[in-house]
Parts: sequence; C-alpha cells; structure tokens
Amino acid sequence: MPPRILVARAVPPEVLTRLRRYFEVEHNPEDVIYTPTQLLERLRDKEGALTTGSERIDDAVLAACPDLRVVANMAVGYNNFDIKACTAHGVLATNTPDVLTETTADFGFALMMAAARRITESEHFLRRGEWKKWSWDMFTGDDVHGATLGILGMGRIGQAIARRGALGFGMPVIYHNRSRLAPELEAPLGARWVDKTTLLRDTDHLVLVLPYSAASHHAIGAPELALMKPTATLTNVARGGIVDDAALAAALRERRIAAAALDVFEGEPSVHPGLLTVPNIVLTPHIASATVATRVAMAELAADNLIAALTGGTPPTPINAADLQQRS
Ligand code: 8YV
Repeated sequence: MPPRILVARAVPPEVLTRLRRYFEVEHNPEDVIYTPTQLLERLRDKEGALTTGSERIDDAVLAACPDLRVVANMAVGYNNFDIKACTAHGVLATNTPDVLTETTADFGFALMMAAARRITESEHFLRRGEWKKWSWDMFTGDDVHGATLGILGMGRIGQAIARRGALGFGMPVIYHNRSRLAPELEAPLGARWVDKTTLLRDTDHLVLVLPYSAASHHAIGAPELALMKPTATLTNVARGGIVDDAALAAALRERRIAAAALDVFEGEPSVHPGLLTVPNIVLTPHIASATVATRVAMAELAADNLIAALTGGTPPTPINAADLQQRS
C-alpha cells in the first residue's frame, strides 16, 4: 500500500501527477479552504500533507492524526505550523526557502517603488477621469535612487532586496535584525546594522521582511510609525500582523508617513477598512512569490520534501529535523 497523503490546496497539475507516482493522494481540486474540522477529517488517516499558509497544523490536529509523519508547507514562512507540537508528535515539518527569494525580492522592490512614486494613487486618478492638465507638482513623490533603504529582517529575501537597492539604485542600506550579518555579507551591500529606533528614524524607504511570531506581532505600530520621517514609505511583504494595520491606516490618513505598500494583512483575505479608503497606499493580495516558475518550484520543493520523508530519503528543506533527532 503506498502512503496516503493529503494535498490540502490546488497545486500545479504536474506536481500532483508526480505525487501520484509515490502516494495515494487525496487532493482539493475545488481549492476550497478547509475549516479546521474539514482539515482534520481529511488528515486523520494520512501519513503526509502538502499544506499552504491557510492550513493550521497545531497540537489538536496532530493529536487527532496519529499516522501523520510529515507536513510540507508550500511557503517559506511557517507561522501556520506549531513547530514545537510537530516535534512533540514526531512529525517532520518542511518549508520552501530559496526558490522564492529573488521573485519575492523583485516584488518587494516593485511595491516600494510604487509607493515612493505614487503609481497606484496616480493610476486611480487617471482612471477616474480626473487628469485634465500637467502640473509641476502633480503626484510628486520621493526618489528611490540614492535614498536610504531600511530593511527590518535581514534574511535571504532582505538581503536580495538590499542587493537590488545598493547595486542597482545606489541606495545606502541600513538594517535591523536580531543577529548581524557576517562582514563578508555586509561589505558588498555596504549594509550597516543599526538598532531599531535608528532604522525607523533614518530610513527613507522601509521594507519589512521578517518572519511572523509572537515576538514580531505589531513590530510596527503607532509608536514605531511616529519615529519615521513624514516623507518615508513602508512596505510589507512578510506577514500580516507584523504591522498594526489600524495604526498604519491612521498614520497614512494623517500623512504622518508618505505612503505604504502592503502585500500581506492582519486577518487576510480581509483588509482593514481604513487601509481601503486612504489614497496613499499600494495594496496587493499576497502575491509576492506569484510567478509561474516560482510557484511551480515551490510546489516541486514541497513534493521533494514529502517524497523524501515518506520513502526513506533526506528531505531537502526540513525545519525541525535536528529537534526530532534530539528527541529520539
Ligand atoms: C506563499 C509566502 O504564496 O512563502 C511564503 O511564506 O508568504 C508566499 O510565498 C503563501 O504563504 C502560500 O503558502
């Protein structure tokens, strides 16, 4: 009997075909988001699961699925997994780093540029038929080239955004991260570690690329926004919940910062109503990694992890393999 797996959301068809060569696959062709109860019902008899950010794997799920051995997230972020609980239940968790780094950095940079140069705002103006004449100060924004790029969370994607800014746009780069980059990584970017207050005060264009956890919840709220320059922009391609969306809506409304660009939201796909009514914002529906090539690569990597974990191989991108080994 091949191992049974659940593919919890729709994935590229070629990945499904590949998984079927190894497993008895239950999948979700309608691509519905399962309620926790529906997820439990489908996962109860499975040994593996391919999940996305919309499936929460916690102690209750794991306790009800004694056969489960691996959960493979099709995402680099894994705040939908309770990793401690996975380890306690002997379940390997995996994610999809690296394959989406450059694509996500491209998008983060595009959002930052769109906020600084008021692209969404001016397009809405044009579409509303309000463009009657040229004027010297119509939609004047802030330069990107030569401006100070600030990065909060200097992991792989943060470094890829810094590279674009430093090497392509002549931007001085400052960053804040729990740990400093090695000098050989900082040097080619001219990147300088600063404390969080300095980062907020000195940045022209701030990009958030840190993982979501209890520690990063509302890392940017009213007090942090108050430290930023009135000309600054804020871009979030990390996770909803890192920014206090209500506080950001108020800061944008009162022009305490110039503009924002968000790909992720607290409680998405719902969006705070205050963000929908301010003009100085760029809003996208969590698509930073959405190119065909990258989404296929993410699904393939999640499949690689599942196949290796359930056929005696070595999963390429485990999250808790070391913890599991310690436990045994
Ligand atoms: C995914 C992401 O599209 O990888 C991540 O962490 O946020 C996105 O690339 C999304 O999480 C779907 O699982």
